[in-house]
Amino acid sequence: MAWGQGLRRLFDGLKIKAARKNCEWRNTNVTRKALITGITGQDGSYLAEHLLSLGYEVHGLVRRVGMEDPERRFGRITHLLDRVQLHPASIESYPSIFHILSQHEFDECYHLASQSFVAESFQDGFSTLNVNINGTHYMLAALKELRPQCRFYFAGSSEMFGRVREVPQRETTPFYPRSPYGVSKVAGFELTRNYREAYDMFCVNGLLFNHEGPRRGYEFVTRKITSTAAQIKQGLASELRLGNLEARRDWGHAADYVRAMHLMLQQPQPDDYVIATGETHSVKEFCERAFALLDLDYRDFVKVDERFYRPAEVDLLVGDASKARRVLGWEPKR
Ligand code: NDP
Ligand code: GDR
Repeated sequence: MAWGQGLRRLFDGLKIKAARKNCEWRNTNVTRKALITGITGQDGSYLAEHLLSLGYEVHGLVRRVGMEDPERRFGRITHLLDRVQLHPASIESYPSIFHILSQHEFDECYHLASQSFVAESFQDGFSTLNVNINGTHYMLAALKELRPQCRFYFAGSSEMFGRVREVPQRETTPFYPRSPYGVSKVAGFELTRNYREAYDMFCVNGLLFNHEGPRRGYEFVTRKITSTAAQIKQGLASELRLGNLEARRDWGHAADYVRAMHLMLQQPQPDDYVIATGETHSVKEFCERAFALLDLDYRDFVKVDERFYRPAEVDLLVGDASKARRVLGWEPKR
């Protein structure tokens, strides 16, 4: 995203052989059915909007607990509730996934659900590995049994590059994850590739770099900075406590990145793609710009707090999305 413009938007926010055999429908007017796991998350909500705008019948896998408290737990998709079909399940339960997939003939499946907070994965690595690895394996195994022609997208991450082996990072860059989260995503990536190769299913990995927006969770650094800076401006907070200010990230906008997910599933062959802007900035620079937009100096408010440092950090991420630009015709617009 254009740097200043993207920040402004964040502030605004305050207020598969079988699949290849089965691709004739792509040229027809048949309504396509998509299943999104993680539809209540940042990306799931933007992806649902995008697929609806393309005429898809959109289904979402949601946790049963969310059905009991939709106002709070479905906050990002409240405006879509009358246009999507939600199915209670957990990606931790193979039978619940199997049940949903046995009831509907999905053409595309976007597997976004995961424990996505890197810092939390250091607190409870067991749970992160369990949800993220088994959840992905359950989805793939159930699709293989019930609907092997369904096209499958796996939400891979730049965190897989971790202690980066080359700059910028591209599809061929070796992985060196630095957190249980990163390890879980490498496992998910390899499972997805293995199902593609072993069973000839249309399975793709998106290697997405950080993407943000007004629907970002408050614990992630961009939203933490923008929301606290706004509170400071309004006199509702007096300081912002952060960890490593030197870490550098390649930040894009989530709405742009979900378009890439869809494009990956429309290709004649399944493949893996890096999605990134190619620009990198430090957390410190992000603070500078965010506070400056509010006519504030971040140095007056930001306090470095050891509690927010990670046991192992990913220091520098910057992606090379030239393959996605060339093959998918994708580029960031915001
Ligand atoms: P969010 O954290 O916003 O959303 C995570 C989603 O996963 C939520 O819908 C959550 O449901 C769901 N979920 C978590 N655990 C379970 C479970 N046990 N059963 C069912 N659903 C579950 O993540 P994002 O939207 O930002 O990211 C989407 C995916 O992309 C994630 O896999 C993430 O790791 C990956 N990714 C994200 C990037 C980013 O910069 N945003 C970059 C690269 C990869 P609930 O609402 O009930 O908690
Ligand atoms: P990240 O995002 O770990 O890159 O994972 P996050 O916003 O949490 O951290 C980015 C960088 O900021 C540093 N940082 C802090 N981070 C948080 N959350 N809180 C702080 O107080 C703080 N201070 C400094 C971090 O150390 C880090 O270097 C996100 C998630 O969406 C993943 O699911 C996704 O796979 C990757 O992006 C690509």
